[in-house]
Amino acid sequence: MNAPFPSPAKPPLRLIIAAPRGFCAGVDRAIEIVERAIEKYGPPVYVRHEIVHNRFVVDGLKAKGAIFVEELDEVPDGVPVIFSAHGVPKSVPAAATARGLEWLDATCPLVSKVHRQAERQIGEGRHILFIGHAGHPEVIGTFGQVPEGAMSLVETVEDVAALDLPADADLAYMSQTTLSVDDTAAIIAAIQARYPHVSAPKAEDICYATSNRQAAVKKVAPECQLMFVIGAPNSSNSLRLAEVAQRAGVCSQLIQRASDIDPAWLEGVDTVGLTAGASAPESLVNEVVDRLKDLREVTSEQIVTATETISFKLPKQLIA
Ligand code: 2E7
Ligand code: F3S
Repeated sequence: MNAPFPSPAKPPLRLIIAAPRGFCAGVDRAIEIVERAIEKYGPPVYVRHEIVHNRFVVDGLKAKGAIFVEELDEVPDGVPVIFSAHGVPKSVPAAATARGLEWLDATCPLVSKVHRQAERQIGEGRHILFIGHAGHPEVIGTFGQVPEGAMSLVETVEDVAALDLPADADLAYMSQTTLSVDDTAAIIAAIQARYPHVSAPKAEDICYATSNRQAAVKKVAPECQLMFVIGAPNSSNSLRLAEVAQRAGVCSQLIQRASDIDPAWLEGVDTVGLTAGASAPESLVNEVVDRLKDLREVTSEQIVTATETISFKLPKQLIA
């Protein structure tokens, strides 16, 4: 019998995995709320909007008995409904209560904090300049905390220049939690230059998870020629990670899972970075590492730029 052909040696690849990456405390809490609600009430439990922006998380919860819908009127009477981690306008829980639905709020507590601050600023008579991305559910939810017209959306520095508010208007600025730290700083600087008396939030609205994951990418990116960001195309924080890498001068690819990797991307590449957005499970990170190991002789290391210990309490209905 002929000896089998020796398999050609795989070229080496250095893999640098960023930390922190992946699930944040708000995502852990939101997923646990759905799981515990299914245990408590029995399936099905309805969830308004993807609990977090990741189809693998959503599919896993569907398999356990969750049903995902976009609007409350898709939820039948008599079943519990959960609001996603991104938050909802006040009208949504109000409508659920009016229908006698049992509801649970998986809004990240850091988003709820922004909601309360928005109400406070409006209560004190200020108009809010809200820095965020139009159409994102978090932005829709936060705008829905205050009367119509009480808040203006600012997406760019150019939007600040185009604002049609008098120089002495009583203003406060606030932001979405998952923005680019650098872009937001530039927008805030533009707001402060135009309205020097503008009221600032007591603490930064961009959350700890968003800023930690961006800082980790900034540390890893200069070492690599290609950076993979695991996350969904509708995940704001994941998109920002891909942008941060790109701006640090490294080509970045937002991928949903290992099979999205085109081996041609690795041609001529000897160092790859890897991170994951706040809604991407660690199982997908492991899947990507395994795929890279199939393609190349991988030596991996982790760069840790912060340690996260934060966790959030569950809603009182779910605490035994
Ligand atoms: C809620 C909030 O689900 P995500 O991808 O959401 P984003 O807002 O980044 O599109 O990530 C988790 C998460 C982040 N922020 C959930 Cl307000
Ligand atoms: Fe909350 Fe930030 Fe995660 S706002 S859901 S801790 S990305």
